[in-house]
Parts: sequence; C-alpha cells; structure tokens
Amino acid sequence: MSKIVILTGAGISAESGLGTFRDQDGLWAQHRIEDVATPEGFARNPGLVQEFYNARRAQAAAARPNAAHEALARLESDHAGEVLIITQNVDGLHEAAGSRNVVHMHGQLDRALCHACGHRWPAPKVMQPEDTCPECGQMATRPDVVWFGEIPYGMERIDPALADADIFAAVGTSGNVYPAAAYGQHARRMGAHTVELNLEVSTASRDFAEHRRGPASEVVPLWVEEMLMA
Ligand code: BJW
Repeated sequence: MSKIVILTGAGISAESGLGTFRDQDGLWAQHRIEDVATPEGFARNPGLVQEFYNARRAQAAAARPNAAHEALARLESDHAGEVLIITQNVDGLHEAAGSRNVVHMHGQLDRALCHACGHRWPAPKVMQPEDTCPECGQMATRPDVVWFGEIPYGMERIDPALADADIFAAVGTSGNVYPAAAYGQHARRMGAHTVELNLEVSTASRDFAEHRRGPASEVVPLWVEEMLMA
C-alpha cells in the first residue's frame, strides 16, 4: 500500500479567496516581508504585525475549502495506504474539508503563542500587543506562525515521511522558501515518484518527475481520481 505525501502552499487556497504571497497583487506586493514575517519586524512594530494577522485570520475564518482541499480529504479517506499533508498554509481549510493527517509546518492563524513561556492556546479573533499570556501573565503574545529565521514545526514527522514516501506531490507552492522548497528533490532522491501540480512553472519544477499545470481546483481532483484508480 503506497504512502502518499502532499506538500501544499498558498496556491491551493487561492481559489478559496485567500491571497498568495508572491503572485502579482500577492501579500508581498502589499507588505514588506521583513516588516511582517520576521521576529525582528515583530519586535520593531508588534501592532502592525498583529493587524496583518488579524486581517488574515478574519479572511481565513470566512473562507471555505475548494475542490482541491476536498479531493485531498477524499484521498485520505479512500486510499488504502497512508496519506500525509504537509501544509505551509496557516489557514484551516484542509481540516475544514475533512483532512485529519495534516502537519502545519508554518503554524496556524487560529493559534496564539507566548514567546516568553512557550504556552499555546486558541487565538482570539483580534490579537493586540497589550494581550497577556493566560499561563504566565506576561505581555508576550504573538500569532503561532513561523517567520523567516525560525524553525518550522513538525520536522520530526516530516523528515521520516519524506524518506518513506512512494509518491510526493507539491500543490500550489512557488518553491522559494526552505526547507519546503527542497522537499521534492529530497523525496525524489529517496525514491519517491514526484509530481508538481501548479498554475505555472515554479522555482522547484526541475526537481519533479511529472508536472500538471492548471488551477488546483481542476488538476488536483483529476490527479486524486487517478491515484484512487491505481
Ligand atoms: C496556484 C494557484 C491556483 C496560484 N492553483 N496553483 C538562503 C538559501 C536557502 C535558505 C535560506 C537562505 N536564506 C535564508 C534561508 C532560510 C529561509 C528561506 O527559505 N529564505 C528564502 C527567502 C531563501 N527559511 C526560513 O527561514 C525557514 N526556517 C528555516 O529554514 O529554519 C532552519 C531549519 C529548517 C529545518 C530544520 C532546522 C532548521 C522559515 C520559513 C518561514 C516562512 N514563513 C512564511 C510566513 C508564514 C506565516 C504567514 O502565513 O504569514 O510562510 S513566508 C511565506 O512563504 C509563507 C508561506 O508558507 C511560504 C511559501 O509560500 P508559498 O506557499 O509557496 O506561496 P507563493 O505565493 O510563494 O506561491 C504560490 C504558488 O501557487 C505560485 O507558484 C503560483 O503560481 C501558484 N498558484 N494560484 C494552483 N489557483
């Protein structure tokens, strides 16, 4: 029974109305990465960073999974072997579609983290720099997301899963951010069949044996049907 590992990025949630990062009009066209996605930016201006994530938390709460999220949930429930989703996305659309085996390597918008004591709890709709940690009482709360220079979550599950995968698919990710950008190359070297499903050629395309071009809501359900027939 084959083990399927799927890496997802912002492109899978684009058709649910959530902006990607690096596309034209994406989030990085409106905000400087170093201001909103680094620990240093947060230290300089926590109010600006909290506003950025408050707005995205509200958008994500209103978004609904699309046909691509739903197809991956169907793959997990109907495939006889293991299916693991490694998502770089901080929205909850995979879980909303019914996926259960999901690693959020870049954190989750609906979680809060205390950077003084490490406590984690469900994020309120609106977070502010004056908020205090429910565990230690310090004014040290932040969104539980992974910024540049921080270590992604779930590496202890991700590394063995890549080594063990029979099929590795990447959906809607530009291949610009490490370590996720190297997963295709890594899984291929470890013996997996690799397939990239993306709107366009990405920075990591050359690392994949097979390519499916098009919107995730179209190419992912077709690919899942093939996986379930195989
Ligand atoms: C569609 C579509 C549709 C559109 N259908 N497709 C030099 C060399 C190598 C590495 C480094 C280096 N200098 C620094 C580093 C490391 C650094 C890094 O990668 N920097 C790069 C800039 C080079 N990485 C880190 O710091 C990471 N940590 C780390 O490496 O720790 C060391 C360590 C690792 C492992 C073990 C031990 C130690 C942390 C990275 C954190 C990234 N954080 C962000 C923000 C998260 C919170 C938030 O959401 O705000 O994560 S940045 C942002 O980019 C976000 C995303 O998850 C991530 C990736 O973006 P993604 O998903 O690929 O989106 P886009 O917009 O780029 O692409 C969308 C794609 O979809 C496009 O291709 C479209 O065509 C496509 N698309 N519509 C299908 N409808």
